[in-house]
Amino acid sequence: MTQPVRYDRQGAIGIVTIDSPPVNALSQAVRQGVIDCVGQGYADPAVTALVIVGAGRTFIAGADITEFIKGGMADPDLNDVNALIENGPKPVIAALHGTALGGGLEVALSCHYRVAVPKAQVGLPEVKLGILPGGGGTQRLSRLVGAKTAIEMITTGTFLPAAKALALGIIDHVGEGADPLSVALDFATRLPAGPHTRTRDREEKLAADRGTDVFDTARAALAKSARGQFAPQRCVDAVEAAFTLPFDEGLKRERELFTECMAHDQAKALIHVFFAERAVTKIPDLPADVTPRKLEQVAVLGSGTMGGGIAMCFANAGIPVRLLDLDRAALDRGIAVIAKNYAGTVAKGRLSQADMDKRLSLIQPTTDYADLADADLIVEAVFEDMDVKAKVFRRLDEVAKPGAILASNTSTLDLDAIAANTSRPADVIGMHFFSPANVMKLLEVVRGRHTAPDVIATAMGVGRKIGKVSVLVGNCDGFVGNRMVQYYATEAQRLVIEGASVEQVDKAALEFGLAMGPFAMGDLAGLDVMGFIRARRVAAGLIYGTPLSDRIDPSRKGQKNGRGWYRYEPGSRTPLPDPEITAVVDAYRAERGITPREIGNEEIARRLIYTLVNEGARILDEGMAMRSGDIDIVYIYGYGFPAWRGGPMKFAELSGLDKVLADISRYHADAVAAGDADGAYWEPAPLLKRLVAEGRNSFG
Ligand code: 3H9
Repeated sequence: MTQPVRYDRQGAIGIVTIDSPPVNALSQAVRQGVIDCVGQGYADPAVTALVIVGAGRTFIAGADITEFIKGGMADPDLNDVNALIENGPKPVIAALHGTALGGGLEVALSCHYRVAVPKAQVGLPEVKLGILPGGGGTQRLSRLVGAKTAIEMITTGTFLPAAKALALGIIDHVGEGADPLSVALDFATRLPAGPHTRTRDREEKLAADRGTDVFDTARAALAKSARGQFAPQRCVDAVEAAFTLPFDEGLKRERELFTECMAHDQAKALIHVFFAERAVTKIPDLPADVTPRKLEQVAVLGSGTMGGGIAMCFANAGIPVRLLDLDRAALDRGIAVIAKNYAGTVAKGRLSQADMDKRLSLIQPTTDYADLADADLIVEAVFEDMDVKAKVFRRLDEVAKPGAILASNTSTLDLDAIAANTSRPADVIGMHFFSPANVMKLLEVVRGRHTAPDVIATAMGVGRKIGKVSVLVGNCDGFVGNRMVQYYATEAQRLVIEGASVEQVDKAALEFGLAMGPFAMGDLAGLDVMGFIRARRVAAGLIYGTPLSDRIDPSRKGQKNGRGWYRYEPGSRTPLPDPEITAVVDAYRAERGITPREIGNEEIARRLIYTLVNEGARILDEGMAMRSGDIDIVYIYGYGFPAWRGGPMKFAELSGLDKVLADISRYHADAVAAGDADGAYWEPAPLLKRLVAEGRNSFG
């Protein structure tokens, strides 16, 4: 086996190369290898300076995250690696390319100099894993950039391009080209005469921020922007330690805080999300040699909110897209909305006018099906009605070229039934975007019974190309996300009937960390659209009941007409309590003889989330999702579920599957005892029962 770290020499420069694909993470073997090779360089009398460089696509991308889940890091400790570098007898230069992240940047900060190629990026993204830099990053970065920038970088985990890092003083030199070793070797010829300053000894930035309110200000801001999250506040504590404690004490404090974060459920949740997000790309039953189809021209059918947003996704990725609507006026309106959306982004300074023009020019409006004949992929985004979709797919079958992929953006309907309207069901797939399609990161890719492997591979690849997180799901009513959400929405109503208010339910969901409560979400999605879907499901015997939705005035469409579960002032999106809704609730309670009771926010959140867990377990059992982590990713990227809770399935594991099952069983018994058929979905999922019976606490 080749060594993950090797030492060699060019002239008087010793070169320590980390070669541990894919990202040179600091595994135990790499840490030991760096110690050994740096030691070799120090001992080599012909060497005057050392360079540490990464082989392959990147410098070190951080600690080896797989070690965190295997139960901790064996010796040597990263702080020992860093101390050896920083306190050694010869100057050490970090040669950066790719991404120098987390522990990787911490190694670089311990070097006496940092040089980079222009495309390199640096960052301390530990907070995204629910932890903080534990290899001296909070102490050394603070000494280079001061408190404000250190806090900003460490609490957001943002990656900085080399030029910005140079301007901030994190790196010392940006060379030309793509080869970090050449940049470092050239820099080494111009090394100033020693002594070479150790980062730990840099005091100037510390003095400026000592005794200021920068830390309290940051804590107050994070209490809002990172509400409920554990690590960001600890990051501030660790940075503050750099200003209040001597270096070695600061390191110790940082490690204590790191250990506290590591033991927290939020770290377990976020580390799960890191791997789950990468696992969704892996489809075990696809042949390894499957070649995706060519994709140069796309078409989107339907120029409403969804179709327009989808067209923008392709244009944003530089892919030409024809936007078809048979109704000229609707098409013009759709294009105007797209232009308005882009103009808004330009106004916010996030897009240049030239880029806006370029993107708009990539969207070619048409009212003629014949114009779709050259499309490699056609995404249908018409009204969520089987008859309408059937008609569209029959027409697409006539005009699409052989080999074109026919995708439906259906959010609930049977994909096989849609495909049956064509002579080429192998080319039909679901591509379910989430609204607003140009913003939400999730793409549910739905495989039908006949969908060809290369069509699946192409759809998953397209998702990546347009910046989505694509999750492959099976064909069932509502697929993964919307199948689960229907019970969540019903439970929200049952909670209101029992005694909570609409506002309280939404508040409890927000407190849990969801981006939006269930009622506000309904108003955003459109109660009319949801009512249409519900009617079909009720007719098909697919859902249990939606006690309040069936009683509120059907003219209430949600935000779009200012009347939904809330009322909205004209032009405002602020939800206001609506007495009409309260009256509907009161009438329902009176009719059923229900005396409202106080319900705590914690119970509300638990019941909402456990509906997701129970249905998620059924979905997993049926094979409609490949992994429980896939369900978590659907909820995090499609439904605003807080990543730091890990997604609904991970949340259940962290809560203890036995406890979750006990609660679900109790809710079920309560519903049965009350004769409340609407709560029939509380029947515990067989998978959950099996796992608990086997004493297991994991879906995976
Ligand atoms: C830390 O450093 C703590 C220290 O402060 C303190 C210690 C005491 N470890 O994302 P990709 C794998 S915490 C292990 O698809 P990209 C990844 O799972 C760490 N594995 O590629 C995937 O495997 P597979 C702080 C890792 O080009 C493969 O590499 N650092 C690690 O889109 C390719 O990854 C971070 O948080 C790792 N550190 O993006 C950085 N990183 O092929 C985390 C990646 O089997 N990493 N893998 O699915 C990233 O942000 C991105 O992976 C990176 C590349 C930008 C590097």
